[in-house]
Amino acid sequence: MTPPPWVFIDLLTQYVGQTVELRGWLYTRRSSGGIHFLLVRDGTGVVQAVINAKEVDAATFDRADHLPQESSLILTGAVRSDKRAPGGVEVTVRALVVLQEADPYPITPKEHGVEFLMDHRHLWLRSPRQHAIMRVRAEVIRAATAYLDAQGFLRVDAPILTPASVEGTTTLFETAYFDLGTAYLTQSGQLYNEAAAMAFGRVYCYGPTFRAEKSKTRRHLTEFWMLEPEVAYLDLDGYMDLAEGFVSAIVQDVLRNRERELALLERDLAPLRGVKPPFPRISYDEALEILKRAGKPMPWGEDFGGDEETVISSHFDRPVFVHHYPAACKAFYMQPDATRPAVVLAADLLAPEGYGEIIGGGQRIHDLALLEHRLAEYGLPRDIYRWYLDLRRYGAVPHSGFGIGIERTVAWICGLDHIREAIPFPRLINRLYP
Ligand code: NSS
Repeated sequence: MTPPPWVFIDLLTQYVGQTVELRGWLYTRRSSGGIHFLLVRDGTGVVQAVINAKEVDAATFDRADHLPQESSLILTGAVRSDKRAPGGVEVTVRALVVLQEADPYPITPKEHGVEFLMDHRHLWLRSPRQHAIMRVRAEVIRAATAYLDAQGFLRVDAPILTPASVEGTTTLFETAYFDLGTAYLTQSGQLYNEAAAMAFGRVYCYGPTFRAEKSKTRRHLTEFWMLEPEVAYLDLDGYMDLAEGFVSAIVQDVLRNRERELALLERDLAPLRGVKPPFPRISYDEALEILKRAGKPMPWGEDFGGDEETVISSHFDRPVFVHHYPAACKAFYMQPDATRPAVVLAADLLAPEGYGEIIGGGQRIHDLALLEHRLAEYGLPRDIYRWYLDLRRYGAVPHSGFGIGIERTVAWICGLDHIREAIPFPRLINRLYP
């Protein structure tokens, strides 16, 4: 087998006693008694590279003494095992090539304000805390799709440019679309997911979704990623069964596979360990009772805000479903309850520890006349939903689905104060750069 041209730091322990090439960036540097210690990172980890005046030529030794943080470099050296070193190994440098000597790096160990860091998000992503969050994010997505794939779901992605709204017309981003008028950036893949579910039974889509939310909160992005399963012949209870198994699997996978990252983030693991089925299920009416008892009464018919969600979820030690919402606080497609049409078969999942709603979903209307009626009631143009109505014409069946917001889930699992750190490049009402 030909040896790899260079070795990644997280695999260095396999190369103890050998001379390898590393390619990365300078993280920090210090010198003491004729030796330079460079902490080098390559995206997989950090390793200490030791440069001894006696073992390299004078020019290399001198260069290493002046290297700014984040300079890109290729170094060759011998891997030694060292119990005190972070990854259990150290590298004794024999040769050093500097690809680019970096300008003075703007992100220093001193405290920076969050706006400064957000303006430098393209560089901030190189820091250990951001690494940990991005690795948890990737694991959340991997675990989520793996869970559904293993259950026989088919991934069928939905378009992003669409002619119609899904979740209300007030948060649509518009764009001119050739001779066809206005296109909207999708708020949710759900409607197309329903078509896919009628084609394949159990499907999910995953992609970016957009909401021109005027909200400036810790939980709102204007662009966020949503994973949406949709299942034919599934009712409200079936959806909650599916979602609780799904969320538990994601949390347990992150605990298993991202232990180091959660430790770096100083996340309290005890509440996450308890995230296992069954999740408590309460009705909207019961949630109102909880609010009343907590001294935060709310009139029937209104949707919860972040504060109400925090009060409700604080009564439970794991995520809680709130179901049977008033029809007026939900979208046009929600199936009404047969015995009480003022409420719909919708359920949201509220995360514990004040993280609020991470999942929204429910059972969809499958009756053609009722759906036509609802479109009219919500003032939506029937013509653009022709294809969606067709699904109620050709083999309509009860069906349900949900959408999980990836960033809110990551913020919860990582214990972040704000959703903006849960996505590589956040889009907020007041931020489009970088
Ligand atoms: O509006 S949702 O509650 N539901 C839907 O979009 C359904 N059409 C999904 C479906 O049934 N297929 O949004 C779902 C989730 C919600 O629980 C949040 O976790 C997330 O999407 N979400 C957001 N995350 C970040 N920022 C914003 N603005 C946001 N809006 C929703």
